[in-house]
Amino acid sequence: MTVSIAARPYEFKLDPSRAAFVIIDMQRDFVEPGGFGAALGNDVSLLRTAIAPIGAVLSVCRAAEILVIHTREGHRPDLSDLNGAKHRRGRFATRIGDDGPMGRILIRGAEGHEIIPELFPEPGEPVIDKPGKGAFYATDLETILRGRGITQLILAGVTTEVCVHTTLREANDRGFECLVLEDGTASYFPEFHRAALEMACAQDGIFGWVAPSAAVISALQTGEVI
Ligand code: C5J
Repeated sequence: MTVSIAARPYEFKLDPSRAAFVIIDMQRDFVEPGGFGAALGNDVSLLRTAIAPIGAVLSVCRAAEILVIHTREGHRPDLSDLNGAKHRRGRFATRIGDDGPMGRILIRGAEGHEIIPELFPEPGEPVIDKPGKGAFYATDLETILRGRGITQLILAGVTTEVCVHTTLREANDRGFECLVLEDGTASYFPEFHRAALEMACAQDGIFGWVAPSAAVISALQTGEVI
C-alpha cells in the first residue's frame, strides 16, 4: 500500500512498510545555548523552528508504525574517532571535546550530546551515533535499514545543508528514495536552508523530494494528496 504525498518536484509515493523517518542530530549541542553550534558562533534559536514540525510527523509515524531512527553527531570521550582535520577546523577558542556548559562538547555521554527532550527516542527506536556529518559514514545505519527492508527515507533534523544534506546524498547514492521535510529541517543560515532544499529536488529530483510536514501528515492520516 502506498500513500501519495504532495511534494516537489512531483508526488512522492510512500510505502509506510518500507519507509523510515530519520531524525538527524536534534541534539542539545546544536539547538541549545552552550553547545557545539553556539561554540561556532551561531544563533541556535534559528534551529528551534524545526522542533514542532518534526514532533508532529514523529507522532504520526509512530502511530503508523513507520520505523523511526535518530542520529547523534559526536565522538568517543578519548577522541579516538575524531579525525585531526575535523578537530583542528576553525579558529574558535572552543573545540570538540572541550568543557562547555553542557559538558564536553559533542562527546558521547555529555548532556549536550543528548537528543532534546521534545523529540527523545522511545524504547526500540534505533539511535545511530555518528562521528561524521553523514549518517552512513562509519555507522551501522545501512545494515539496519537493509535488514528491515527499508527503501524510502523521510529525512528531518539539523542542519539542512550539513548533516541532512550529506545524509541525503549518501542515501541517494545507495538507492534509497528520500523525501526531505522542508519545515522539519533548519539551518543557522536561512539562505543555506532554502538553497539546500532547492538543490535536493532540482533537476526533477536529482537527490529526491521535498515536502512540508502538513503534506506528510495529511497523506498518512487520510491516504490522500492534500
Ligand atoms: C553540523 C550537523 N552542522 N548536524 N552538524 O556541524 O549539521
